[in-house]
Amino acid sequence: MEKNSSDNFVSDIHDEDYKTKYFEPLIDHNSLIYDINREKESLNGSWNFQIDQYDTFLRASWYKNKKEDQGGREYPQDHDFNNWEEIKVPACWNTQSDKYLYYEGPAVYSRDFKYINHGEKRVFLKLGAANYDSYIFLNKKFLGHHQGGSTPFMLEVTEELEKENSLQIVVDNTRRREAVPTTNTDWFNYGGLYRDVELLRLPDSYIKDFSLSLAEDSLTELDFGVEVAGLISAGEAELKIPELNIEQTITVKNGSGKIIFAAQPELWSPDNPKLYKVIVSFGRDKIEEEIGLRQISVQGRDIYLNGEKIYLKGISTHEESVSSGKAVTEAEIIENIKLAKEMNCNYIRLAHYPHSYQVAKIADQMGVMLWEEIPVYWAIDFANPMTCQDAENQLLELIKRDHNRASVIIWSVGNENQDTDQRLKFMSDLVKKAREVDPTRLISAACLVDEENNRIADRLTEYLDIIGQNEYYGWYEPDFSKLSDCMENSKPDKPVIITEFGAGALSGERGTKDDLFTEDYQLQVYQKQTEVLDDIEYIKGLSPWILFDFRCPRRTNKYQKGYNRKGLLSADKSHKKLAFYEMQRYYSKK
Ligand code: GCB
Repeated sequence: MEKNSSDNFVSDIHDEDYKTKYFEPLIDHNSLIYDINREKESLNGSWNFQIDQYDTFLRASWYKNKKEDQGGREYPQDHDFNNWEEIKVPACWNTQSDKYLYYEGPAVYSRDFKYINHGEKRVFLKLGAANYDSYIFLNKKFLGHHQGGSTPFMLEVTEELEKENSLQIVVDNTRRREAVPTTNTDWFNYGGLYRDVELLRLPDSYIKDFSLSLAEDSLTELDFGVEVAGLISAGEAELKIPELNIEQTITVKNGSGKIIFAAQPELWSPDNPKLYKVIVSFGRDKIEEEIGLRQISVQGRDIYLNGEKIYLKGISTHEESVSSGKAVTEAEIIENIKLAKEMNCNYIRLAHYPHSYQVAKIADQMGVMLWEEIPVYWAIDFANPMTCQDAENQLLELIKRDHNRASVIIWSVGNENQDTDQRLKFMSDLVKKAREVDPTRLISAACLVDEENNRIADRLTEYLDIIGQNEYYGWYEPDFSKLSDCMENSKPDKPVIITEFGAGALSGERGTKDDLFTEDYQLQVYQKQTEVLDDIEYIKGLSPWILFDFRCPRRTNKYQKGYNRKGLLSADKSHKKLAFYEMQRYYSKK
């Protein structure tokens, strides 16, 4: 018989399949409980931290923290959670110390916390996001694994909690071919617990989810749905919207209830970001939220907001700041939206993965429409069913998180993927899924130009409500005259938004209009682009690439130095490039 006893202290060195035991339970979108605006306890702050290049925590089951063998003899320990260096949560480890800037791989976070029951019956641990794989261990027990670097997840810890608790989370940002995104992207691969870690205490029956929106095809009816979980799955839920004098009782059976009723709400729009206080209760559980009501639709080649034609005056952004990496602060989110508004935008494309839930929350309040996207980016492993499952799960986690945000008008299922049969199946399935779970929004994706015929012709466009079209005439395609040809060669039967165009420019770099990487060259590209696109009847919006410069390891020339310089502002946002003012002018007259 092969000897591989787990009691043998060194057996792990022979086990190269050590990871399989951590694959399940896989935490997915089903774990999410509606938590926005709920009272939670923060486990943010100072955690002990250790990069773990050889993955020894998982290999050697460090979480068991075995101190003695059966005979009471002391084992030598290769770790010491409480004496590891301290690091901030939430944060990307890359920004915490120079020595972690380029680290990719597993790292272990550890902290202790006290727990005393205050009458709650269920307790859940929530992670706002951790890039990319996370493995959760509480009090020497493995609780689950989550994959996907930008969406929230939760797990129940009711049974595992003790008075004194020891929590370890392994976060691994190793780029993987089969992951979503895959190994190659045009942005920086930050790592860590970079959004809030929290505890949620709930009664034995609780509101798992609820949605409130205008009913389909109506501006004078509301559609409310509620899902409950726990001990009791039937009864009555209540919905109150005091300002509208609405008090509805909803019958809940088998965990869910739904009602459509007449109402005359003031509608949400960027010009009038009206939010209503909404109170949902079931048994002893209650959630108070601020929700906007609006309708977004497409007819022919037009986009309508609340029944009126709109043009999406937008800009793309990454989730990044020089000091915080992906762990952007509330102040930075507000700053970005203010900058977009200063440019006269009514719309922002959040590329290329789910940004913090706070962006949509703040956009609801400040009045700006949003495109939200999952990182089905470039050469995804489209043939792999596990990859497909991962992408679908990220989509569902995003939709569950933000489905009550009026600002979010578009779900994007990806960006610049080659038009192959496998990709068409993969992404059209995502489109169908998004539409099935959320009929109140438009579905899109940012597509590539059919270069051979110089036209908009991606087969995925057939499935979309709005065609997102990236094009780089004047940059990757230096022959600018091809832009109008492309527009003429295309006969889309639905609205098109130019999801990207742009050109690189180092802040302050000046030159002739032929000098690449100068602000002057970039300005010229913006002038020519807007001039041509202005005349195209089916173009119903723009989100040029991109609000500010961002870190990108693929960009190494003397202007770039590790940054993509297509921003309209410098990475630290202290300098507005000439093209910023060009877009500001263009949008003000549009
Ligand atoms: C694109 C990608 C975006 C890149 C950009 C660029 O088409 O969608 O992620 O950063 O081009 O700068 O090349």
